[in-house]
This record gives sequence, C-alpha cells and structure tokens, in this order.
Amino acid sequence: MGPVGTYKQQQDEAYLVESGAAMAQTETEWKQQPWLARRPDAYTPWWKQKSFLVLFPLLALSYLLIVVLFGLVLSLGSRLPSQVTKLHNQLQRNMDFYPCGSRSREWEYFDGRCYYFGIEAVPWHTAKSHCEERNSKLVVIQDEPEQNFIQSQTKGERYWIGLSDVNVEGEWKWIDDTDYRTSYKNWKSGEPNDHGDHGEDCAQVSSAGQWNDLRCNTASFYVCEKPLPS
Ligand SMILES: [Ca+2]
Ligand SMILES: [Ca+2]
Repeated sequence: MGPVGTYKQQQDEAYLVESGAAMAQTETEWKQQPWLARRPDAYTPWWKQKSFLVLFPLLALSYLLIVVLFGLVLSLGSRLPSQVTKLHNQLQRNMDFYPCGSRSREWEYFDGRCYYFGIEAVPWHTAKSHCEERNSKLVVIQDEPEQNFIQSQTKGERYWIGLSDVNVEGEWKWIDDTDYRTSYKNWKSGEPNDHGDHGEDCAQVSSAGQWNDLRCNTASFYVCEKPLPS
C-alpha cells in the first residue's frame, strides 16, 4: 500500500473515531437532556423499548374500552325496541281503557264517538254552550244503537239533545244539520206537542228514554258528543 493509501486509511480511521465520539457524545447529551431531537442515524435506544412497554398496555386498555363501549351500545340497542314495545303496549292499554283520551275520563266511548253526560241542570242554550266549550256539540242521535247507548247512560233522567225547532215552529233541526226529515226519530207517543202558552222548542231524552219537546229555558242535564280524538 502506497503513501496515498496509507493516508486514506488514516483519514478513514480518524473519521470513524470522530463520528463514533460524536455519536457517543450525542447519546450522552440525549440521556441528560431527553427533550433534544435525536439524530436519525442513532441506534435504537432503551427508552424507545421502554415507551413501547408503556404504550402496549395503553393500546390494550383502549382496545378493551372500545370493546366495552361497543358492547354497551349493542346492549342498549337491543333493549331499545323492547322499551318502545313496552311504551306502545302501555299506550294501547290506556287507549283501551280511555279511548276518548286518558285525560278525558269523564267521556264515554261508543262506536267511534265520545259522549259527555253533563249532570248540571241548565237551560238548552246553556247546555249547547257547555258542549261547545268542551269542543263538542249536543248529541245527535242517528240510529237505534246510539239511542240505546244514550238511554242506558241517562237511566231515567232527562237530558237535552241537539234537536230544536227554535227558529220556525214545527221545523225541527239537528244541531249538526243532519236532515231531520230522513233521519232516525224516537219521539214519545204524542210528542212533540209544543205544549203550553210559550211552546216547547227544545228536545230531550225523557226519563223513559224516548224524546219529548220541552221549553228551552227548563233546567235539565245534557249530552255532548264529539268524534274520537285522532
Ligand atoms: Ca216547538
Ligand atoms: Ca212536549
């Protein structure tokens, strides 16, 4: 090997010694000051292995938490339909007991309609107003089943119904404009008789259940009717 080769070898050795010393120095500096940025060519140090030991349990814990949360979500999701079904059944039971609304227990249900039997004795026009205040009208009896229902509820008492001839004597009109001439009737025998000097212009179910006309300012119970709440 010539002088040039020897010189190059010396250069290489000097570089190796120098770079080794530099690496050792950097490593020492880092150990003393770990917040310093590391050189990219440094070997994998112990701290990295230690951080891995810390990181691994953290990852495992996170995974466990995700699994637990996922399980909780699945559990809640599976219970939700049963809660909805339970609520629906409860509402259905309320509807069965109180089809006219659980907050309207004084209303009686019959064949798709709701009925209120007012047991405050008032004149016909006052009864009409009372029904309107309850978002309803005085009852319009349209057929025999409805008549039988009303009769079964009024039980020997007299109740105003939504029928009168207050405008023109003898021209009876239902309160909802149902055609009187063609519709169901259940007058008591001899009624309506427009009895007395001032006449009788308002109809009611009599104590026997059949209809009678009476003076409108007579105090009497009344029946209101409204459609089933939607
Ligand atoms: Ca009359
Ligand atoms: Ca009469």
